[in-house]
Amino acid sequence: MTVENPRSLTIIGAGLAGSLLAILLSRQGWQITIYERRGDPRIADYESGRSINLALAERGRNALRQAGVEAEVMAKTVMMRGRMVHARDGSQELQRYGRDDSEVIWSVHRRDLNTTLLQLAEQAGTKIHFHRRLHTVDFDAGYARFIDDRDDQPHDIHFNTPLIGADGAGSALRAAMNRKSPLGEHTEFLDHSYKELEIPPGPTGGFQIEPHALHIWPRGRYMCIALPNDEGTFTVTVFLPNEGDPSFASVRNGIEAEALFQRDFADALPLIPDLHHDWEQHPPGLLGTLYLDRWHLRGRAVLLGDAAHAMVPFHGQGMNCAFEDCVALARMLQQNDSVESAFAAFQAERKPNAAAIQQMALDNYIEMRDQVADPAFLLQRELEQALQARWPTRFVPHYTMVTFLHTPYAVALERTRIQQRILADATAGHTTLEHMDWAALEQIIHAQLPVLEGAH
Ligand code: FAD
Ligand code: E0Q
Repeated sequence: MTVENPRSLTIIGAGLAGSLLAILLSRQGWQITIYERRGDPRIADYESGRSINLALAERGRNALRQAGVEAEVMAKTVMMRGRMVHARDGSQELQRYGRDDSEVIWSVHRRDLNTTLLQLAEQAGTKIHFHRRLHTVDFDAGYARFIDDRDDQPHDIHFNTPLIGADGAGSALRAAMNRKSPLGEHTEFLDHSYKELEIPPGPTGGFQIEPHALHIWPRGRYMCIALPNDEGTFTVTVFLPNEGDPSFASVRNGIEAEALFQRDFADALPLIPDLHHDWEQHPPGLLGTLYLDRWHLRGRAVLLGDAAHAMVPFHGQGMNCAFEDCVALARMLQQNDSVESAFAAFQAERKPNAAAIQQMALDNYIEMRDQVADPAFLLQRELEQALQARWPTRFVPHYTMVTFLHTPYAVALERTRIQQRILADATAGHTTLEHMDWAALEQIIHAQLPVLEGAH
């Protein structure tokens, strides 16, 4: 492949990462062309089989800030202060995510976010081609075949730029790279899937449950969550095993779904009028973790976001991590003389961090569905807060490092493991914090947890 204009790049996928990366790179002077499978969401009816809204946290906000689009995005978000845990008896309790309203997360509508980013990418000079689904790539000849799914017609396009794969978990660029030279791809599917439902606005147009929270109905092996949308609705996501009882195999239709809700999510049932229809029409979405040995094909192609490291959604970090990838790749392209070394440096920096958040996202499913209602777990959370209050720059809760700070995910995972051991040891045999040995804890913490950058 000859690179005629080294300042040009082609991005596959105009989703969340593709459109944000286009803004960052266009503003850095790169000529960016994007090919997107779907139609323009600004005009077409937006078909999205996946989560309608997403939790945006500090990492994602920081990336939006770098791209100069933070204020525009934030204008359409809903603040979420914590988890509103719904017990079986219908009682609710807010578990705050942070210490105050400066430590919160934000619910953002996927379509609004994508549309805003696309608009700004175009304004920054990006050329976007819709209805172009990448099908195959001939890297040596410099040809890529795209399909227009409206008429199934192929479009062969000659390219002389490096390719960037922002085409999501089912990445076609990844498949093409893998055929050229194996990437060591391996996907581990979870034996649980998800389905999306909706709580509409109430009779007077307002939110029917507390808007400023991420609602969660933890039920042991499974759970429901709900995130607010700014128009007064909530998107409800049900996570269930694929097999067993209850599961997506045992709850086969609207009537059985209603029985499940009646038994396990009784307070939510009257709020979901389209339960029967939505249950039967929306197929369950698969969940899994994608591992690759390599993310790039020398200077010819690189993957980022879900295309490189799809993860389970239980930490609400997939988009946030994808946005952090975009900032890192833009920085590497600025700092390195060649695209090849930029891609290599990007992989070296991001791959260990992606692996860490993939692991933490898996761990958080157990915490979410099971432990948020467990007394031993709650005592550990209480101690965690007490330790943070005493030594705020050293003992930084796991959730804070991941969600409110820019601590590299790999560092957050390492510190979390140390902290979990401290919390488990200190609370073993206790039911309250009354007899904690604070002097001993101080010694352990100073020995094991150095001051963390950004913590306050
Ligand atoms: P995508 O957003 O999937 O974008 C890929 C784009 O590429 C799409 O526009 C697609 O049409 C296009 N495309 C695909 N194939 C081709 C092709 N062959 N040719 C051309 N274009 C193509 N993350 C969070 O941070 N917070 C959350 O709260 C959260 N909740 C989630 C809940 C659920 C149920 C799920 C499944 C995920 C959740 N995520 C969350 C994760 C988040 O959705 C993803 O990590 C994020 O969308 C990844 O962005 P991306 O740009 O890499 O991929
Ligand atoms: C968040 C915010 C889909 C999803 C998204 C999320 C979260 C959860 C549980 C889920 C994790 C948490 N969480 O509350 O600990 O913080 O984004 Cl299931």
